[in-house]
Amino acid sequence: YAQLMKDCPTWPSDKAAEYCSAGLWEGLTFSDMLADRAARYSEKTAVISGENRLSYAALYDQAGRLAEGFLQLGVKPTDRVVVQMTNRYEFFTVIFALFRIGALPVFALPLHRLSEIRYLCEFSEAKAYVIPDTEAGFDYRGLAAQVKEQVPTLRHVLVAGEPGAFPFLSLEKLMKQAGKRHEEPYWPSYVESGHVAFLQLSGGSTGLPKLIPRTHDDYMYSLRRSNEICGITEQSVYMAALPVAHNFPLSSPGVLGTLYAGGTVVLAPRPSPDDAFPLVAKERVSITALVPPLALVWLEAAVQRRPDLSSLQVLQVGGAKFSAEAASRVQRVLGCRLQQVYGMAEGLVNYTRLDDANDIVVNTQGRPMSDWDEIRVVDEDDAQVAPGEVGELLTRGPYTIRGYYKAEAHNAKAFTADGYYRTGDLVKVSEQGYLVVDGRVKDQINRGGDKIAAEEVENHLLAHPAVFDASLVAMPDALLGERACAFIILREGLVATGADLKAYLRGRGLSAYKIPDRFEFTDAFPQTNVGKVSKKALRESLQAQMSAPT
Ligand code: J2J
Repeated sequence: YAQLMKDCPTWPSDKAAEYCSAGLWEGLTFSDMLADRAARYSEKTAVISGENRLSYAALYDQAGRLAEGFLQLGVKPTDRVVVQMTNRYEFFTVIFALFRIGALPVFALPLHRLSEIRYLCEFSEAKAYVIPDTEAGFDYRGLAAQVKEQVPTLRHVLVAGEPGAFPFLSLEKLMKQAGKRHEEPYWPSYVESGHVAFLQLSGGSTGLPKLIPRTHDDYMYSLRRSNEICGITEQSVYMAALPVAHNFPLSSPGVLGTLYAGGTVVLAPRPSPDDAFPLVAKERVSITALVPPLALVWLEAAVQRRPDLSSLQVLQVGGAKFSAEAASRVQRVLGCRLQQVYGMAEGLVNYTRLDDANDIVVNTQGRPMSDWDEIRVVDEDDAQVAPGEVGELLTRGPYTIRGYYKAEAHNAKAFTADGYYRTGDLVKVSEQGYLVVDGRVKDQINRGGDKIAAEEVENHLLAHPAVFDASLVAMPDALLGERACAFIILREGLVATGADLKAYLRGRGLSAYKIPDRFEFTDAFPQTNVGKVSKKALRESLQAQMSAPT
């Protein structure tokens, strides 16, 4: 663990002591938490996923067996395991198994492809990679075969469902083979609550994705506090419509908050009204979370179909800015309370409160969940702006990281000397302390909640022989809020079309949401007065072009 600690900056000891003595960090690991809930709730349903209904006792038992299976495979405490799971119950048996032995899940998203997964496996030096067999017509085993071939440190690929022909292991088989050791009263206690529990993926704004080390203590506190604010109890039925591994449905309060409270988690295979509405009615879902484009789709569909959403008490919307216009329709159309959520995998989460006045719920992105969250809003020189003015949000607190995994140089820029995380978001704070998100300074595109680091895509484009220079910017979009447009300067005498470049990026294994929606070819990029590419001018030229009569 000492080596891992070196790679993961954590809180200074005086702060850690303060958070402990104030009872924020309660000294509970995820494994302890599940053991306790299994004892308390035993036969109560913890997770519903398709035909599978897993009780707390069954979840605990399966996670224990799988933990033993992982140990037998040679997965040890602090080893990293990339977990790319769609919304199926194995997500939980796998992560709680890893928590139990102190191995670290590295969360990937279902849409990630070779480029992202290979990087995650390499950078985290993952010993194993966990996948579903197929989902939505995509065979993850084919992807895993490529990853396995290209990443020599990767020893095992474990599959939920059919392991297929390649020598991959079946999770189910691994679990069934496990002996009785996990039932013994003595189980080596590898894990402490102050340890890093997993590595979460950052939205990113640099060339290579960053990994976020979250501890049992800090994450558990964010779950507990989120539960209080969102009214999650053992009666709650939370439906994960978004991919469970994303920080929002995972923790705000999400599936883990719900298990913490002894409630029931329902996993929707897809978030579309076709899949989700019947599930809400059937399982009497009380709360769920969406990104803004999906909320728009739900609002449309609900007007037309009048589904039974009578059990739904709260709809959370976050991940990208939700328009006030759409926000004002939620209560009337869906018959439930809206909660805006402005959060980040690095930590800080803001919520509108369930008893807030309508004006606040519609027009703000909430306020920090904890009195212990410290926030500052600053100008380009890190000087605090006047109250109510727009500036960059900086934050630190009991569940906001102090640095990324193995990223010393980047950490020096992404955090202030006194430990504040630079969110890259432009906000203003109202008199009552509510935040309104007003843009960003980080070089990122927020495509309906899916984050794209411009530099990452630019680097892929620059690898193309015909591309001399590339610059990726956001363009406004009615449904997604933003889409990505790539400005390209071609090398003299060489040609490539937008379609060529799209195919090229796909060929490099970049996930679909990162592939630019539009390409613009030009001879030169506008520059700022310090000689950098002016993305602002590029965005403006795009706007002028889009609004020009054709
Ligand atoms: C505007 N921008 C928002 C919002 C996030 C809960 C909810 C969301 C995330 C998340 C999360 C926004 N309005 N309501 O982790 O626990 C943009 C900001 C922010 C970035 C973080 C959670 N909610 N954003 O979206 O790590 O730019 O986390 O800094 O994916 O999303 O992205 P991510």
